[in-house]
Amino acid sequence: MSTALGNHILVEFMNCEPSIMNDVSAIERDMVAAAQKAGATVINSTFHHFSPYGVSGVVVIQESHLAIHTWPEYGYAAVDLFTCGEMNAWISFDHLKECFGAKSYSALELKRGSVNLLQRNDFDITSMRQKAAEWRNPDFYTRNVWFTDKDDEQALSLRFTGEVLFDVQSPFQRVRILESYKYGKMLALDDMVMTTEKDEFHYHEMISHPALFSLPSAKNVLIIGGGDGGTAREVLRHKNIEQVTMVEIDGEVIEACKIHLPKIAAEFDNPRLDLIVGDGIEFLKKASPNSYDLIIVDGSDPVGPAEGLFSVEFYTNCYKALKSNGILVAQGESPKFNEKAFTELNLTLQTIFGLDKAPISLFFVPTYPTGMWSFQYGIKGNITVNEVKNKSEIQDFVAKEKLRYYNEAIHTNTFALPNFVKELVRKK
Ligand code: SPD
Repeated sequence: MSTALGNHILVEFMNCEPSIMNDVSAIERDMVAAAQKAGATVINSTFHHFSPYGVSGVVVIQESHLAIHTWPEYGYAAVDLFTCGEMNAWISFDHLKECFGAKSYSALELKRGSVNLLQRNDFDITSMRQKAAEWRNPDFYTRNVWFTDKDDEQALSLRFTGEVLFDVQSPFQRVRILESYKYGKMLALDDMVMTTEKDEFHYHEMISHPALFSLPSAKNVLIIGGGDGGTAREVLRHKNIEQVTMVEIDGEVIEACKIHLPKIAAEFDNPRLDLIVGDGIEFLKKASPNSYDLIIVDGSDPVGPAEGLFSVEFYTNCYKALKSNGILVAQGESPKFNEKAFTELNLTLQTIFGLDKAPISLFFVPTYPTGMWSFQYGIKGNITVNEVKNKSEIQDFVAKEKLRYYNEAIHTNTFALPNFVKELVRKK
């Protein structure tokens, strides 16, 4: 008979791969596999990622638990392997050592609950047995894994299944397709949510239709970025558009979305679309003047490859490439999440296009931090965007195309700004 109720191995994994130590989905997968490899029955796992670094999580097993806390900046993981019964937790140890790439480690094994020191008290558990028999085991373990899009002060978290459907480190960024419970499959670039199956229409309808209904005879559209394909899909709904040129820097984003988000990446084979995998910033440096009715900048946030999409030089080149009556629409960040980028972009557009030629459209995206997001406009020539001139045409289009966000009332109201936003972008 064993002399202890449990066995506890306290592990220090050191000099681990820092990126793995910060990857909540990989750690959850590895911890669950470590338990299963050692023959444990997994009941539940709950894992969280912390800002800016670190993962904590527990795998509850019928034989006790496996727990972890990581410090990616030190390449360090503190792991507890607590087991009872015949399970050999050293198998879990070996698995995790390999998965984490730990170059050094130490482990201390303790016996827990020494039976010599404990007194056994048997009690009647008949009623508990009845209750247990009534409870139906769903026969699967639950997972509690969260993806967090954040800065140092705010975050938006989505619970996802833990399944990683696509995970490629491209030359520009980490491209992932994950599956969230509430919003379906989701494209994440580095640690930022780009789009999800269930709310992508908010963004893609609003980046396209207010501008296109303000330019009824537009023919040529340039999209910079937009690798998921949602913006191109919306633009191509307009039959007056003869040619859409789309320049996306990262071919992996296109591939990931073609495979996993086909309803968003729906129009890549449209003959009116010229899809170029290349650098949009360089493309615009060489673009012929007066070429496009509409330029849409569907980029990600101003870190990594999209940083240049927030520069004065880039928007000066956009201005030149627009026709004399043309519109620029740019992903404009959030006045609540990225106030600095939001304000600076508007100042840039006011400087290049003119003080009264840089309207802002606000709209709602539940999966972006704070939910409040913007598109920022640059108007070249005499075009008004915040008025509806063709109400019945819009109504027919919305009905025919089954749009779910944009309508003629939203068209006007999206340009109405709360006072605090007006104050942020007050003309100097
Ligand atoms: N923080 C998200 C900023 C929006 C980035 N673009 C989304 C791409 C959708 N086509």
